[in-house]
Amino acid sequence: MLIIGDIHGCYRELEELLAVAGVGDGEVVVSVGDLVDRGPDPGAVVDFFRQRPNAIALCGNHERKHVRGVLSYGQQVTRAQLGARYADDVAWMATLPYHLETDDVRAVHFGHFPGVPLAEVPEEVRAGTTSGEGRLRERFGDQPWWAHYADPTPIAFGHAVIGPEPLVLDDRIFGLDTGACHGMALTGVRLPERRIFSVPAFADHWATVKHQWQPAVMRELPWATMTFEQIERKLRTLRDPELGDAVLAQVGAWKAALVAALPDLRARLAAEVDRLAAEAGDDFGRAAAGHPAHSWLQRWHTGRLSPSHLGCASPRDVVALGSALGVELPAAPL
Ligand SMILES: [Mn+2]
Repeated sequence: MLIIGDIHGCYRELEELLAVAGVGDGEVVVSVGDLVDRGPDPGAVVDFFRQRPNAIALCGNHERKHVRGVLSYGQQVTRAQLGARYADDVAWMATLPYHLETDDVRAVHFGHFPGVPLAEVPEEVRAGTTSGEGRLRERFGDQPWWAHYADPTPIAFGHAVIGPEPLVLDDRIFGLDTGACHGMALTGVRLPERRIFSVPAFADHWATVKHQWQPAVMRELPWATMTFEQIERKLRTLRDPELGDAVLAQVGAWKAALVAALPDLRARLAAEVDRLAAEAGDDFGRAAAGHPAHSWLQRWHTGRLSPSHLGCASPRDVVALGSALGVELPAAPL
């Protein structure tokens, strides 16, 4: 059995490692989890573990993020990389076990409470989520959990980047995350033989992938329903000198055009309120009720509408107000 540390979409390194270790079809290949995110080819890595008969993938904190729909930038990149197959792959991730325990081997993505059967250790500790790491700190303070692991059964885990060389303690404790996606190495251990295999990464993949996929991720963000403040913040965090700013500039120009349309919309709204008030006199409410912009007209008439943003928090609101007043505005930036 070859147990492999965090692969993170580094398929070429996976192939290379299997070749270097001389893994045959009959040998079981185990991933400690984090198959995806940050690397160039998450689809090929997932395919390998989905299709190979003798393969076991454990659930890492990165799979767990996808399964729970908690997508930060790294997961948004993976969603774009996987495209149409994303939902199906995530459904598969939801079926992954959180540990492996046999008579002579233990494996887990990250955390363990030594002395407790792995099946009874909380899922988030085994997966190494932020809250799971918190529970490990509560229990062990600044010491790593493996400092308390006295059992003779070898245990392999990933998650914590050790450096380009794995952590090997007492020939029983194997920390296998050697930062494949960060240009270091991909490492596996053959158990119960306790033999380490490692191949250097071909490149610092995440440094490339995070720039390369940014336009695709940006295209999928819900710009129209984000607030103007959220858009401003997003544009700031995504600013990327290495990528150039073509896509960002498009979003920025679109947002600026919508904001610049507000004075005209305000003038039209005020004129419409004056016209209806002149026509309907005291019965303004009834006259406004049939108007496409009635909710804005009512609020303006009673002084409950901010003159600066006209009650529009998001681009979609501005576009809707424009449309209600006969002004066509671009609904999306990209
Ligand atoms: Mn990882």
